[in-house]
Amino acid sequence: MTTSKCSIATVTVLLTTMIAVPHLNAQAPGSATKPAMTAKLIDPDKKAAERAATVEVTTSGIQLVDPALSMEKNVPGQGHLHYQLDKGPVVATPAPKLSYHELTPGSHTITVVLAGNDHKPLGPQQTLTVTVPDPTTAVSTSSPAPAATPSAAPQKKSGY
Ligand SMILES: [Cu+2]
Repeated sequence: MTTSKCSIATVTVLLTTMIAVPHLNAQAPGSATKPAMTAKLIDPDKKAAERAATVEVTTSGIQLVDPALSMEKNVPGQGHLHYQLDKGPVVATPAPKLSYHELTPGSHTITVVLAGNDHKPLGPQQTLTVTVPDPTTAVSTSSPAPAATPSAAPQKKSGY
């Protein structure tokens, strides 16, 4: 998976234009703990009915930090998360919980990738599936209201 570059630029476009990203990534010799990550959906059925999805991520062996703190330079033991809904832009954040709203009816995938400060994947990643029910098929039992009776034309009094 080398094709997905972090599109943090959409979030911090003003910052990144001013900060040159250093390309001196000193690869650290094997760190003791391997980072691990688990992503899950909170209340998936209830949220899907509200056209929403909430992802909660738990990690171990990694400290979730803002990559800007290290000038986006890789630091062993530090990382953040990349969230992607379907083929949309990647959201890069240290936040371990993220919600999506106003999902369209149908099936969606949410991919969560653990990334280093340099936005390169650290290995752990997970894809979750959300299916939002179609409201047009859910509500179909209401009986049509009876046609309104046309109101009688007001009688014109012709006499004085
Ligand atoms: Cu990133």
